[in-house]
Amino acid sequence: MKKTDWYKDAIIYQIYPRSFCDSNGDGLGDIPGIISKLDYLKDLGVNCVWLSPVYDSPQEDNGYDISNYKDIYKPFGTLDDFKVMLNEMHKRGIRLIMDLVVNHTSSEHPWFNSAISDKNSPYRDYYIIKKGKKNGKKPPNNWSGFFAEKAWEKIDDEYYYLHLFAKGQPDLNWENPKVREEVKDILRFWLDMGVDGFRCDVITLISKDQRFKSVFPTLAIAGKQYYVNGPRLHEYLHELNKDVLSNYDCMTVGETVLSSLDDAKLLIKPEREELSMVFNFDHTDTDNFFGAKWFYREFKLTRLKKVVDRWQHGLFNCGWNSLFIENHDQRRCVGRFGTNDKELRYESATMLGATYFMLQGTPFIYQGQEIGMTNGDFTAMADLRDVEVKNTYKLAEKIFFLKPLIKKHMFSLTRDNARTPFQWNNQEFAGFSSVEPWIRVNANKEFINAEQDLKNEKSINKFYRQLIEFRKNNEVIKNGTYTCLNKNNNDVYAYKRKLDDKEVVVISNFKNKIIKEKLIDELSNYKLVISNYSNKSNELQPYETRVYINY
Ligand code: ISL
Repeated sequence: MKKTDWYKDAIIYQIYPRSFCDSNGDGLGDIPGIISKLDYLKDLGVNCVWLSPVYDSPQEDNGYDISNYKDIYKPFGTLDDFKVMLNEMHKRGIRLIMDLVVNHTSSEHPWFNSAISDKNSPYRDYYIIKKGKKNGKKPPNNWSGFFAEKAWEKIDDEYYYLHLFAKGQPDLNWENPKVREEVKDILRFWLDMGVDGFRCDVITLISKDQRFKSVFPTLAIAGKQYYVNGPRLHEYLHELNKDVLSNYDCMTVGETVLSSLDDAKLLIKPEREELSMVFNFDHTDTDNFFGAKWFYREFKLTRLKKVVDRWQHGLFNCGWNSLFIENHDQRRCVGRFGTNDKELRYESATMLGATYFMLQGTPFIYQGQEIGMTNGDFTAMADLRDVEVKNTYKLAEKIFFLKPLIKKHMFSLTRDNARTPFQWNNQEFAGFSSVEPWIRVNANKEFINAEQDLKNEKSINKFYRQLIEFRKNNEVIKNGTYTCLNKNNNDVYAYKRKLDDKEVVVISNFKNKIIKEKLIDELSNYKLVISNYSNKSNELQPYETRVYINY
């Protein structure tokens, strides 16, 4: 099969199945629900879907804990439903990429059950199982994971297993060639069914330094120098690529937590034959310290520009960027990056949309982003569902300096903010379900919902349609250079894309105030093609954005 670079022309919509559309009234989204909304996606103009995990799972981490890689979680539907969905997507010119979660399985996966119940099990070596220190009283080392817990859990008096995420997510032992063969088998299973690629969950964690050394000091994510971008990462990815991926016209996007631009280059330079793209988090970390979201700090535009400049220049002609401002682990973008999620919600949502959409790379839209959904309106711990926030809260209760910090930001920073039910209309459960959903619907569904948005004169969805339409077949956006026009300006983001003598210029006001912008005077011969105000003067309105072309 000849491989094509179709992903460079893709506009990818992420579906978090639990929260998208419930067709059978059990309070959980499902595959038939997704099928019923495919025309909505087609109308939006996207040509690819990234589906968060739908595999069988006890759902400790909402499906990122898989107990059977070849079946569907029953409340979401069946494999037949899945095939119908895939076919219906393809009929509409929409490709499908699956979430591939193979750093860990669920602790309810039969491999793990066998591994821990029988020391001689052939599956024992599928996981990272080690003797504890001090006759089993202490874990093998002092690593901790991503969910505010120690990384080792006891199996019996002697042995522990490694889990970099929740206890129910034991890490697979990629050193074992049989594990790698299992992963290849999973890839082939879905690719042969017709899926178009994978978003590879925490893929940079799959290779662990086999010395399993303790570290000092033991801050959050202790040991990361031994398990992020580990010694055999590139070898493993190349192996998957060579043995499986290269035989299909598919793409991969790796989720690369804690990775730099240089790490990314090694993962995606085409000649290295590893991944197609990566998700980096440098831009979403512009409002925290140390890349840790709980250490919140005020957003600063110049910081964002620096990151975007680095990645746009860094991957030009040697890789390909992924572009995103939301996903299921991030809070909503309106109200973030210095914007406003109340009276200037439309302006904020559209400004952010235009700003990232004209960059070089493949844009991703997270469900609800295209109608300007906001963070959840949580007021009590009981409103929250996510294992990460629950664990973090438990830890904060124990550590005096973390407690005020985390309590203050808990509701605004939890991943649950992105996971509230999709607001289709203003009915009791937002048209998502006919019963109380698994997580509460935001009360603002009364006025923030897809049906209403599409009726509004100021429709965020229709603005996104314009962005998508503009990008399609636009060679300047696809291949042009990127230049930031005002690096040190902390209020307005202006950049230029250029291919031969064709130019696209984007100017976005990131502030809630009127700003006189001299650059606009220099664009008098350019055509204004997209904007979120009908203003043409050189004074930018709050959160105004404009896209100009010279051709
Ligand atoms: O969400 C985070 C911080 O709030 C990240 O640290 C996140 O845990 C990290 O990006 C890994 O995320 C992925 O793997 C996790 C899963 O919980 C996330 O939903 C997934 O995107 C474990 O599989």
